[in-house]
This record gives sequence, structure tokens and C-alpha cells, in this order.
Amino acid sequence: MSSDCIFCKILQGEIPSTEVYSDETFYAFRDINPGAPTHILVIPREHIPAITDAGEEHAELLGQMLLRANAIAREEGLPENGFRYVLNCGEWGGQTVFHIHLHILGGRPLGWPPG
Ligand code: DGP
Repeated sequence: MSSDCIFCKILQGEIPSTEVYSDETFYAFRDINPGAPTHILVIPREHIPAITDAGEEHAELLGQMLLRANAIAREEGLPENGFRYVLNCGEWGGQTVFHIHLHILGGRPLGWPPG
């Protein structure tokens, strides 16, 4: 846990969020500023600031995060038409919260490349 991390505060229940999924390893919730009709963030409970901070010891965690996201995407009915995973990294990558989070975006056609 990091005391100045917004997502750690969400995990602790100090900041309210709309839960989509929760277990001992992951939490998923609706993005406060949705960029698509469905916009969910999947986060590990472990505080890892950015994907580039992950090491070999996180390989299983990161694999499980993608599989969890797949399950959530299926629950949300996204695979039929297609959807997108986004993992922003660092300032130029658009990362604003420094606790790894996987965006699940869907529910409309998505443009490419992103801005
Ligand atoms: P990124 O730009 O990749 O770091 O994405 C951070 C996302 O987190 C952004 O889409 C907005 C979302 N967000 C930031 N603060 C909160 C919050 O307090 N609650 C929720 N639900 N989402 C938040």
C-alpha cells in the first residue's frame, strides 16, 4: 500500500468506487471519467507504480490480470463486437495514476491510433 496513492485509497475503501469485481488479488471498478460506454479499470491489490516497475516475480500476477480482464469483458458482453485493453505508462503514455491499472474500453467503435 502507498499512503498517497488514489487507487490504494480505493482499495482501502477510503475513496468510494463502483465495484465490478473483487478478490484477494485484484479489484475492478468503473472509471470515474469514462472514455467509452464501458470503461473499467482492473488493478492488482499490490501497489506497483507502473508496468515498467514489474519484475519476474510479477509475471504470474500480470498474466492473471489479463485473464481476469477477459472474464470481466465477457461478463460485460464486450467480445462480440470487440473492445480494447489499454495500459498507459509514464507521462507521455498518459499515465496519471501511478498504480498499475488495465483499462477495459468498449461499447462503441474505438478509433486508432489514440491521441
Ligand atoms: P491513466 O490515465 O491510465 O493513469 O488512467 C487513470 C484513470 O483513473 C483515469 O481514466 C481516471 C481514473 N480515475 C482517477 N481517479 C479516480 C477515482 O477516484 N475513481 C475512479 N473510479 N476512477 C478514477
